[in-house]
Amino acid sequence: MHATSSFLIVANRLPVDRTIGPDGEASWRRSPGGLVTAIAPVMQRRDGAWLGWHGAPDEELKPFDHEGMHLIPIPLSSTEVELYYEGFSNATLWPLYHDVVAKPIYSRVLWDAYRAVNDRFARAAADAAAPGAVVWVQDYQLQLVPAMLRKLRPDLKIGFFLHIPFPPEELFLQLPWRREILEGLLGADLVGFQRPGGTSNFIRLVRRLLGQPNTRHEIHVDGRIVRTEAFPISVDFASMDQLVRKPSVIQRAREIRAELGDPVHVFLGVDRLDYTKGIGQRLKAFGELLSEGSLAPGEAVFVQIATPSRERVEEYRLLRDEIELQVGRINGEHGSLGQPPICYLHQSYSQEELAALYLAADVMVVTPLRDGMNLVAKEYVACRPDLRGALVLSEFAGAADELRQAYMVNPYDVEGLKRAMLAAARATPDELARRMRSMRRRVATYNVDRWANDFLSALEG
Ligand code: ADQ
Repeated sequence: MHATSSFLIVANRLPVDRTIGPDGEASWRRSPGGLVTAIAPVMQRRDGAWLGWHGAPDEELKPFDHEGMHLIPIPLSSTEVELYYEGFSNATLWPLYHDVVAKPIYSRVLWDAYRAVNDRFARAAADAAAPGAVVWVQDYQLQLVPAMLRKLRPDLKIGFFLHIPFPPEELFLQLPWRREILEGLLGADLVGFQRPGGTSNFIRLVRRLLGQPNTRHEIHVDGRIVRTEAFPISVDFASMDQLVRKPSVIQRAREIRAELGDPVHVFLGVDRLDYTKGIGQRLKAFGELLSEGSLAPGEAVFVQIATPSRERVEEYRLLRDEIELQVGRINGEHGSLGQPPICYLHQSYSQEELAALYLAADVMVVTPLRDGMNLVAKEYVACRPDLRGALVLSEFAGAADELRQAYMVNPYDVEGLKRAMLAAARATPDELARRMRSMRRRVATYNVDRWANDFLSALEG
């Protein structure tokens, strides 16, 4: 396929997963998540295409169509998966951009692979884009693509959005390839971040390292203007709100509480098993509340859903061991037969089951040490049309800018976290409704459609 798409999404992964049916036949299924939901209609309206890796190493696939989306698979070898994806993306950039909560690996071999894969994505995008097309590049795995693509196709309108935090100067300066990353991003016409803080970190770094003249939202580069702004991502509020009103989901939420032994307080955590999410901190706080007798086993249950994630990266294997040890200790000390105070599940769930869990939980505990946005917090709010349920939220999540009525915490402060969890559990229905109503108003208005439209109008306006 050559030069026919007037709208392109370029992302590390295609928005589909391959599933193998009982007959052994492979088929594609649209990946869950708001990003695809928000972008699919735009793609259908504009004859769009999506470029990304299809998830299987060492396999080349021809472009194909799925549910009205034209998909262009980009191949990766198993060595590239190891060096570009698990390596530079997830062992260098991910920890560096999340406050260095784990130690980033700086290796020239990883960097070379990152550059080579970014180059492949840029070339494929250059081939697929019609004259003057709009190209929207997604996230930290592809920060070099904007400049590489502009060099090949100066006629394109290029946007870039970073889903994770953009770090402050003191941290970013560690990166041996800091100039190359900034120059890569400056190939775009619009660089979007989750929070205004990301925008100002970016502007400051561009001034310091490249000396480009700038204002608060504009940078002058080679006679062009690069704009930068915050676009907080969100969820598909209406469809979640609808899903959670279905009688089957309401019934399932009741069952979940019954299966947990009908405790007074159900606490819930839902995260990818990632060291940035502060899972250990919240379990520690819960364990101490039990030890001190502020909560009694049987009276309170903590359900922690931890989705398997990046299991081939060393730090993630260590984290899994740590969390499972911690869960075992707390359950061993405070549990009784058939009644462990922590219900820990290392599994993936359907949208319906997640919605039922959100509806069943009295206190949603979201305590990342650093997070670009955190969609789980917004999903919880979207799933509480009953106006019950409390949200405990880390001030280090992007969502904290918008969900001001949450019980805000510093996840490093165990005492503060314990106080907030107790206050949330003991709040009156009126208090809960007041907070939830205001958070729901925000997420209903700033939903994921609004996010995509705001970004694209800023890019094309
Ligand atoms: P993530 O770090 O993956 O995203 P988050 O925003 O919370 O974090 O999104 C996780 C998604 O996975 C949610 O939609 C949640 O419902 C789903 N999920 C979690 N556990 C699941 C399970 N067991 N089964 C099924 N689904 C599960 C990155 C950034 C974030 C940013 C998003 C979007 O790190 O800060 O908000 O991208 O930009």
